Amino acid sequence: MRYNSIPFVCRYTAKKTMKRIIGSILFVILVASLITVTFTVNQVNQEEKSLQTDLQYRSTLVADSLRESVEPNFINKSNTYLQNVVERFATKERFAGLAIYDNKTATVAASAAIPPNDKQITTIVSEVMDADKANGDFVTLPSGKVYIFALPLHDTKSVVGALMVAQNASYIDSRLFAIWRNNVIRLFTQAFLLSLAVLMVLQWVIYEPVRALVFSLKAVRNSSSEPSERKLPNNPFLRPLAVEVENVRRSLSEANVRAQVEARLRLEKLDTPWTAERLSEFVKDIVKGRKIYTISNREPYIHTKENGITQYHVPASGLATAIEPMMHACGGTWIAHGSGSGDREVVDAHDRIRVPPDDPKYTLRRVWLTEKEENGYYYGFANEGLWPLCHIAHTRPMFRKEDWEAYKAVNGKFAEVVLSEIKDVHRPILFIQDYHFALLPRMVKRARPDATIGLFWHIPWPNWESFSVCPYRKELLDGMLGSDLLGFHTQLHCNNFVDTVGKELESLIDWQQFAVVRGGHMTTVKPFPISIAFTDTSVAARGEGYTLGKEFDVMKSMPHVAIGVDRLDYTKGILERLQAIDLFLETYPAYRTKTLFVQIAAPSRTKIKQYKEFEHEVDAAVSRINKKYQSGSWQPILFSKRLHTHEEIDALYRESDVCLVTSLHDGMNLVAKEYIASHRDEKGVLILSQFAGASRELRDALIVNPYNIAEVSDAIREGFEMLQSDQTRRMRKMRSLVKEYNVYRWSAEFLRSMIKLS
Ligand code: ADQ
Repeated sequence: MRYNSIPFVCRYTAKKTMKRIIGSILFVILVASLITVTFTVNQVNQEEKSLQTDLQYRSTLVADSLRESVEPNFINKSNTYLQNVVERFATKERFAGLAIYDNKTATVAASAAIPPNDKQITTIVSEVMDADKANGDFVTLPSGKVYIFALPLHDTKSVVGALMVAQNASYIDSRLFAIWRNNVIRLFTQAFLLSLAVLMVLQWVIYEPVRALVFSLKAVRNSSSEPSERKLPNNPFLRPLAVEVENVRRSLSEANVRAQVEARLRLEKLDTPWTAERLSEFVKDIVKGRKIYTISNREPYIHTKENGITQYHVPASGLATAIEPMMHACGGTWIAHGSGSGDREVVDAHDRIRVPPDDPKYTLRRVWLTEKEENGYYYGFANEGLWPLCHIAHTRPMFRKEDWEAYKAVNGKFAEVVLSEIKDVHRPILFIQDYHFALLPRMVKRARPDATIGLFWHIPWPNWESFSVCPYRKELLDGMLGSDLLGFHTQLHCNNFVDTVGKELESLIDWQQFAVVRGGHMTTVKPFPISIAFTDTSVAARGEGYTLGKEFDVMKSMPHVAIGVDRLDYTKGILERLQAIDLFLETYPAYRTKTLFVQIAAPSRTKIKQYKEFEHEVDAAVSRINKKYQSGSWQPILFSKRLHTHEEIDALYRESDVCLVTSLHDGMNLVAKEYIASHRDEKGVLILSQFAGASRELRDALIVNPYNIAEVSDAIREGFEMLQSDQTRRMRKMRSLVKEYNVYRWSAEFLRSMIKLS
């Protein structure tokens, strides 16, 4: 019933609107008519007055000049002469006639056009003679309207007759009529043009733009996949409305996409669990013999040479943590910067090595960079420019020209290596990682359009205003749009990216598909929340039975243990966390001597000044707090600043009641997921920053604003005091979520999306 009434309501509203428009136009015309009539009346009156005055003046002149010749002949009774004068003048222009009367208003001489004994004329003549004063008036004769002017004739003593001049006055009416006619024609023309103008303005300024807005909303509502051809209004009058509708439209689009993703996830839920074996099978099945290449800056295994001994280690990197399982599952080649001091020694003639070194599963192809290249491209442009630019964590991004040149050159160098690796490979699949290679997709795509290219951006994408400070933004965006699939952790990052492209580059944006078309090439933008290698057996197999070193013995004797695991990076909110710990111990003194905060921190990007300073600040804060609360042999913070193995970290997670993730901004944050995965006992509490991508999924964590020190401090207490049952309820939910959407599934989804597009 409600549905059926909608078209009626629309028609009714349209009818009503049309009536209002017509009413408005009529009102405008009415006002214009009133103005025109008032002006015309005024003009006609003035013109009439002026024409009459002119006629009266001319009549007086003629009568006065005639009197001089008529008066003597009138007294001498020279009637024939008078008749001649009358007839001669009567033929002149505009003269309707002349007549001379005696003092009894009897005609002495008259031109032919003057009707004899006309009452109107004789009345005027007689009044003139009685008053002995010239006068005139308008009368209507059978020949038309005339002006009668009479003046008295005298002998030496008195009035003896009168001279009458009749002038044609019908031209005055014609002139006045012409004024009226012209003004009425002007009025109608104006009214017509005005109505036309109003209709055109309504059409162009209101109707068409509003139709475009309605159309765009309708397209989203109907889930149309076609990009809107209609341009949204740009006129200042409708701009605020257009912006608002655009926002609504985008929200609807996003909601649609989210709904589709959720529906897909619901359907695929049956498909879980994903494991390395399953991913391997899936890859073989879906890839159908095509070769897969991963490209990243950080290599998964770093060989170092110390005291003549070459060893390798796994770097502390979220990216390596996530991609490694996929490479294990699908084989292929991983191309990365060979940064270790022992890297060159272990590669073959083609700079390749099979890894993991103990149980080879795939090929690692190392790319060599000079120190200058590494300084400019990695430390300079990527980590002093793009990293703070995308994280918005109050560290100013630095964009140096020479860093940018190095960034371009290194992207070019990687492009050469990639192209040489895929030289004889048909339709290769390239999975490029992160913000170090924004230019690489375009470089490779240009040379090898048959390659399917996916780029995953592991860090956040800021809003357009923040990103727009980058002087090389257009080149970066264009480079990224060389990929077929572009992945971010969250929908918000996708939205920010597409919005940025819309404002920076000539391109067509398909909000429905979340894709950007530029130069005929389409890049699909999608969220792929990254995860960890969590399966029923994986974590157990890794960390179970691992014995922690002496360094951590103290953990066992503490009733309350909280842990933080981070690269030493200013975006991770470590200083804010330390402030919260300080406040916690201050506010809740009962916890002193019974609580231990373990902070695991891998030194990172130590060549960069901000990172060095940050490390010193963290050192200083830890010392200060430890000193402030030290009691006997007890210190509240155990700070372990070095690289740890995954097994060691897993064991540390398990020993901790609370895990603190207080990033100021983070793409995802794998530590949060690792902590959950390690707690097979379903105990433990995760305190998670609302600014980490993980907070979108892990709703059962204690979500905090890391800038709100008091809130974090209270969350620590809440974590320590949380009932076991509550911990289990939350942990169970989060564990099943992370297990369900683990990194195998993440890889599978990304690969599947890439292959669908190729
Ligand atoms: P990262 O900023 O490196 O990753 P994160 O996701 O927290 O951040 O991963 C860090 C990894 O390093 C974890 O696996 C952790 O266990 C490990 N790690 C931390 N400290 C360590 C130490 N001392 N020794 C050894 N290992 C240590 C970027 C983005 C993230 C995103 C990932 C993956 O910044 O937001 O989650 O990529 O996309």
